[in-house]
Amino acid sequence: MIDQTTNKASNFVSQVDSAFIFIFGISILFLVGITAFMVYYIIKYRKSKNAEATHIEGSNTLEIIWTIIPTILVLAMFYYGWSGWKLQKDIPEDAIPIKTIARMWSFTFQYENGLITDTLYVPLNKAVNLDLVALDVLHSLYIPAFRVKQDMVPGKQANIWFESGQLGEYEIFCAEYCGLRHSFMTSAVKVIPADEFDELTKIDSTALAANNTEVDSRQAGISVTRKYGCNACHTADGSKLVGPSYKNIMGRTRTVIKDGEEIEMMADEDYIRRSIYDPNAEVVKGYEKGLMLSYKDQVTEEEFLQLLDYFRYLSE
Ligand code: HEC
Ligand SMILES: [Cu+2]
Repeated sequence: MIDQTTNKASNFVSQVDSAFIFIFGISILFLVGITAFMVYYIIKYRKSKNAEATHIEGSNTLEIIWTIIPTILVLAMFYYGWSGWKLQKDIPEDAIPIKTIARMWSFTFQYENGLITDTLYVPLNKAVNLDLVALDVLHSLYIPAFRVKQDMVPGKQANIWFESGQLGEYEIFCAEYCGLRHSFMTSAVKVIPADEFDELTKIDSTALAANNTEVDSRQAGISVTRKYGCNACHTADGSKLVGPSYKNIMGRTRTVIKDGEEIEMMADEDYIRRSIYDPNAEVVKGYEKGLMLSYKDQVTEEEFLQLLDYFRYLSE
């Protein structure tokens, strides 16, 4: 369920919208006004009424009027735009930091307690500060309902902040063409009550991990693939996407390209480990090198084992 934007969806909505309506209104006014004058003079000075061209002298008064009025209007547009921009750039000191990671082709969000999710959770009526990191190519985080958008450039620090005043779920898009599956690079932001958010971001990661081992290991593996956005490139049903499917790889012979040579390899635990932590050491034949980036320092040992269980299940 995606909620509609209202003025309360974020603290920027009314300002951005009024700047937009102001500029749009002035543009409409000029379009209609200039067109009306044009039509009027086309008729007034048509050939049958005015066979010989009328010579009209300039007018200082008119020149001054149509210099001063547009100058004031343009300055007003600038002021509106600038004050809204400045508000977006002034990040409140107490804003809750959330690390936002973009890679081809998914977003993940990491909270102060280490929890990682593929949906952005934010508390109601509290400022959050998204710390934006692009791992591979240009991306852009865009939340239309909140009127925020920020390019994400690898190696360059960028932030956006906002405060939402309305519970609900809103769309997130990547707004910078980033390759094959760019149009699938979507997510959602869920605005939840502040106490629920505190609860979510309070749990320490050991408790989370314990939680995960309770559920069946297959489910845990699925959660890991969701958490890190692996499914932007892989499927579990045998169909090929950007990378090979997870189905039927464990224990099978894989044809891979290693150091420019085609060799056969058995997909065992070590093979899967390299596939995740050093994916370009050997590349499955028929797929492109360099697309899958290493998950070193991201996927933990525990999560790796969960993935392994999941892949084993898919290869039974
Ligand atoms: C940007 C796309 C992309 C993402 C995201 C991605 N992969 Fe891959 N993956 C690939 C491609 C392409 C290959 C094949 C080339 C290679 O071996 O490096 C591959 C290969 C693999 C292989 C070896 C498969 C085989 O058939 O032998 C495994 C296992 C794997 N990925 C697991 C993962 C896991 C787990 C994640 C998430 C933590 C992930 N991948 C995220 C693109 C991706
Ligand atoms: Cu993108």
